[in-house]
Amino acid sequence: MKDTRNSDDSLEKAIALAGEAIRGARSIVVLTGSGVSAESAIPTFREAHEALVDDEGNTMSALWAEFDPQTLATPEAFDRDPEMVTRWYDWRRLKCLEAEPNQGHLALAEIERRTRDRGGAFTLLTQNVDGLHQRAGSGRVIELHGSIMSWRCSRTGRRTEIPGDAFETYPPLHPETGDPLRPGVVWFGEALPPDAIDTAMHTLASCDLFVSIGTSSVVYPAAGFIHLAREAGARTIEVNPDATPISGAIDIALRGKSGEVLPVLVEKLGS
Ligand code: BV8
Repeated sequence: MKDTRNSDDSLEKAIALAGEAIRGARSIVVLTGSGVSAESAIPTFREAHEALVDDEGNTMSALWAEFDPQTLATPEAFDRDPEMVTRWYDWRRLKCLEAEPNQGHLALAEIERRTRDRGGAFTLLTQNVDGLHQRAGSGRVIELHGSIMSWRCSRTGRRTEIPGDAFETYPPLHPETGDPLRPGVVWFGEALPPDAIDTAMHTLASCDLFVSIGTSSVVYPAAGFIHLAREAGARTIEVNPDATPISGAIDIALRGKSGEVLPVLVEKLGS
């Protein structure tokens, strides 16, 4: 019996179904994770310490391999070692600045444009902190987990301009307060920005199509969004080379890379 789960024709058929669902949707909510940026050579969140070569030819994994991102992305890690945590985030920030949006980011911006042009609603909720959706032309991007491009005083919360290249010291200090700067991301154990959560809640409650792209669906509250969408009666699509804990609740599974699948999806939308 031929395994047709991931054969090209079943993917082709699933993409055609997904194209129909997008064309007919009144209100679309898309949730993205770091898999969308994998084809921009930004390591996914759980591979962030995978072998990476920096410009001096050192494999960055030598610096970070012993650290699990989940232990670094916490207030406790910052309090314990602000130098190491801010060095990691600044290294990631520069990687994000060097990266370019990929075909998946660009396709998502196009789907948003087409949806808006026909009078539909479209909201992009991202767990990513790399700013690539905005650089690809996505109009309304809700950064659930903040942005690695904005930094603030860890004591007063006051923001400040940051350099386009690497900080000179680690931790970098706020020019007025003199206290260590922290990245404007949401760490584990920290609340998501209230306005981001509010937007997510009300768009999920009224959507008729939910599309989860490039996320392992293990980080909450974002991992629970699919259930809110289904309670609203929405159909659901997942784009991921692998199955995830929400795959069982998905109507249309597109088992592939977002940079490859999403451009084909745009073609299915017709002119
Ligand atoms: C909070 C920013 C409460 C920092 C990140 C239940 C309810 C509420 C909270 C919890 C709960 N249970 C547990 C919690 C606590 C915790 C949590 O969820 N823990 C998990 C581990 C169980 N949640 C929190 O702490 C959240 N806060 O709930 O606060 C509160 C309320 C009031 C007052 C105080 C507190 C905060 C969570 C945010 C943490 N910050 N990032 C940084 O970036 O450094 S999370 C981090 O993980 C990233 O944002 C990332 O986006 C996110 C999820 O990872 P993914 O994006 O999915 O990436 P991953 O590598 O895992 O997967 C990549 C996927 O892509 C894979 O599936 C792969 O197959 C796929 N892929 C690969 N290549 C491609 C591809 N897909 C498509 N195309 C490709 N080419």
